Amino acid sequence: MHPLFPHLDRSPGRVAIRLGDAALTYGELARAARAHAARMAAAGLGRGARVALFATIEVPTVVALVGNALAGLVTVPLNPALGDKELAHVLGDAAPAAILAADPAALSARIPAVRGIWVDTGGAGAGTIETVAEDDPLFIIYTSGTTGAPKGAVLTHGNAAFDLDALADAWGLTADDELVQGLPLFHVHGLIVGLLGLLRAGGTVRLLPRFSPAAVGEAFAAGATLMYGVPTMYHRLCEHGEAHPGERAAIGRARLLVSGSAPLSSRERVRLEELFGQRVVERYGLTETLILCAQRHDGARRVGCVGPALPGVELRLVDDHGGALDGAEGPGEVLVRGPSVFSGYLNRPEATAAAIDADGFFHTGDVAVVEAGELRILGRRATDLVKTGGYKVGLGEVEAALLDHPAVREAAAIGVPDEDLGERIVAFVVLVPGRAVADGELADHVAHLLAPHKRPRAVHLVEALPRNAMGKILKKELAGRVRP
Ligand code: MLC
Ligand code: AMP
Repeated sequence: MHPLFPHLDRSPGRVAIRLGDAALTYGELARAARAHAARMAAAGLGRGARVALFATIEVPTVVALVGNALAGLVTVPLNPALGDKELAHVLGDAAPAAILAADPAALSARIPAVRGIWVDTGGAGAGTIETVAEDDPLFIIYTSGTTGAPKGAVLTHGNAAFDLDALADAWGLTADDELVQGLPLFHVHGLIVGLLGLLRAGGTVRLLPRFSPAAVGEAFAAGATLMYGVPTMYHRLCEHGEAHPGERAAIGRARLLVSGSAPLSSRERVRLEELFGQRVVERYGLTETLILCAQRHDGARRVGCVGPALPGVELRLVDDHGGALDGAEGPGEVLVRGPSVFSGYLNRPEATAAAIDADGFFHTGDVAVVEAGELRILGRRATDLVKTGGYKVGLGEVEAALLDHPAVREAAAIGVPDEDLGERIVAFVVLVPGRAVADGELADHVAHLLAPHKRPRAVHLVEALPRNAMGKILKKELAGRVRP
């Protein structure tokens, strides 16, 4: 029995994955994943080798994710829409021994070394299954920081197992649960909390190739019991429910709706309750720490709060000087220590040392208060990080990409409150004298270099950027120029 996926062998007849009209049982997944592991071993890739995987929402992707875990390979999940600059950075930093994709032909011009994924659900499923240790790396997930290019967070088998068990308990997951998720498979939320979480619990994951409120409604009508989503998805669900009253009942049948990755506004929480009779459960976490706090399915669900710390997770609030607010309720920066905290950033010992202090506490950068035993997140310490549609984006990355355009002399990016996305990226640009750009050209340039969600929603061309006496750009002044 595999320590991360006990149901692969225990429940061969149950459905593990639904995708469109296709269904893959645990037995089929086990055979295909083992065949994949054997094929990787035959190619000389074994325990500890890094394998990059274009995380398209397709059955072969799931087979490779599970097969890699069985083989002790370390998966580096890639956003399939990653732009050239970011892709080169990630592949250069992670230096994977192999790059896999469900549809290699579509990528071969861009990445000649890309290989296909072998899916054999009917074979004997023979193959060497490595014994993995808790502190063996499972994933390297790239995440934006306040400065520089994204860093690879190394997450272990033990990190994932601990967190998923704590969440299964908090949300009462059983093998009868069916999760509908339209989240991407290259971030913690969809990949670990969603996909791996349900597979570990023996349940079913209905993967939506693309999030849509109508598809969520259909999934609940067809028997799904759970949804995990970012606040933007719940906002869109509310908009859809308002416009299509006939579809509200299906969503009302859900056992549990869970929101995370960004703040869910109180307005949306109240709307969800009014429209669907659903009191959403919130949880809070980070790529580097996995999920730290969660409201329970059978506990209080205080609006605006994200629940108490999961059992085994130690939280500490500290003031601006790092002094512990012992017993006090904040506000302070959230520090965390526990079995779900990552082992560090790949190739970045200084960044790891800056993030994890001498007592082993990871500094989240989030500011919170404790309210009736639950954490309420008030905001972030850094102003140059935004969460847009649940994606974290470092504004410095966006500015650097804009500056890579030959017509751009100066650039500043800010996050602006947005009803749908939480925050949207807006850029201000000073052009090189004598140069002009077409409508949308600079936004597309950013999407081409980085990823579509890092593209500014608006680019304002200005004569000069406001700066203080030290030459620092006055971003607050820029924010004042944008209508919310
Ligand atoms: C966007 N578009 C633009 C544009 N900006 N077009 C031109 N110019 C611009 N400036 C296009 C998009 O490419 C898309 O086109 C369309 O507009 C709609 O874009 P969108 O508004 O971004 O919506 P959508 O693509 O539907 O995405 C919304 C979403 C997505 C919510 C589905 O943001 C999402 O999947 N978010 C989840 C992120 C996540 O998993 N975070 C977890 C991180 S882990 P087209 O052509 O494609 O329609 C973590 C830890 C934890 O945070 O706690 O969980
Ligand atoms: P990421 O680096 O993409 O994993 O994003 C982690 C960040 O998302 C955290 O530091 C928080 O700022 C934010 N976040 C995650 N969950 C929540 C939540 N439930 N409420 C508010 N912010 C959240």
